[in-house]
Amino acid sequence: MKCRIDRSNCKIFLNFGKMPIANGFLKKKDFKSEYFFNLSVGFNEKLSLFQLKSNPHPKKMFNKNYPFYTSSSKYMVKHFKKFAQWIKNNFTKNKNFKILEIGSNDGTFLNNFKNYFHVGIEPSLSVHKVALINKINSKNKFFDQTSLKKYIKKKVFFDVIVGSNVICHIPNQNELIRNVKKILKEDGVFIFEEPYLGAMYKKISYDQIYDEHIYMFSASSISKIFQRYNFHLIDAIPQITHGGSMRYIIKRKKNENEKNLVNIFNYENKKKLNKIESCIEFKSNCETSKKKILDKIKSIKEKGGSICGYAATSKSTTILNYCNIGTNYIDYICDTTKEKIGKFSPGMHIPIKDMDHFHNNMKDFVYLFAWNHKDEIFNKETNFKGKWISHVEL
Ligand code: DWN
Repeated sequence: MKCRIDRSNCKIFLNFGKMPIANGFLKKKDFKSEYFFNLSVGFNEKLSLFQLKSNPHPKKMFNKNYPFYTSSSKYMVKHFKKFAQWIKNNFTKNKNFKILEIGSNDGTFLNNFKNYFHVGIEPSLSVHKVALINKINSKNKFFDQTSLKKYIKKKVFFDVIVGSNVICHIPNQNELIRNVKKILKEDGVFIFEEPYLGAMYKKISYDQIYDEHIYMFSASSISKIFQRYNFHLIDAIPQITHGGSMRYIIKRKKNENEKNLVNIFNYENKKKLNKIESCIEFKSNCETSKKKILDKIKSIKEKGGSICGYAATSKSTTILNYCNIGTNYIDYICDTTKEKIGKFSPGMHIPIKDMDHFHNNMKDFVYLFAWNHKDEIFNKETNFKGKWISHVEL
């Protein structure tokens, strides 16, 4: 396999097998025509880059039916408010400040920039429509040459370009960086937050790997990728969101004080995040984790216990399909998203129910698929007296 970015050799070290679209919740009538692809992962040591071998076309995932709304977590809404405030404190000193968000979803983040010149680029019509209702200047487009034409032609340059949990969704990073370069002011910053490779390895949260997550970045990989275009990683700030993420800050000019970055690079070197060895260890950890959760579920069922799932996350698609967990083990998965309710989970076809169903049909055990929102969920589900389970430590 060749690296998607520099075409150097990439070693495939992990294969999850046949996978459906992670957010492809579907009706019974569509079971027969369900789309599958092979989910396998490779690593390019030169760029320290963890990446999928192949991925479905972005239009198969990000379209009029995309069912993930950023605002589905109250915690995340607060997080984006704080993130916006941090940007305002640090980067809005220029007169006529301009900000552009790549993959602005339902406008949760840009909602904090309504009084500024802002643009959201969002390819999924479902979430874009909500952004419009929220009076966000959202454009229903992919972030590409075509959607940027207007800004390039009119010489509109942005002070800040931002992306959250979206940069790793973009297959062609070379094109992405070239496009960012075209519309970023000379002293502008490109800031993005993504799930962090180090956190995924630590938690063995392999459910972060699915069709949308084409890359799993580290500070080392980001630094190397951007250097190819004379951009510099000037800081990296760990975040607790989504089970452990990293905020990357990219500029054209290097920073004088890079102490924080040096510490992160040292950590990544110590943990061998730049080496295939850490990948091989991760693969073995995934296999052990699969065995452990299956043993736990089987033992619950043998003792007559019942199980349902909580939150039909994208991540759950990897767990359910890789571990072959279906309605033989899990009766239903409850979720707050109206587009998912009444449908079935991708691949394993577990029914998705609303929260009333959960409250009226509580099971002995609940598999928490949104383990990353555990505090928010535990705080509101105090009436559940059974046990929470998951493949990650809760
Ligand atoms: O990068 C991505 C992240 C940020 O969001 C995307 N590729 C897609 C999505 O991933 P996810 O689906 O794994 O995200 P979450 O935020 O872990 O889970 C969202 C799902 O959980 C929604 O279907 C709503 C549901 N949910 C719920 O039913 N009750 C969430 C919360 C907080 C709740 O209380």
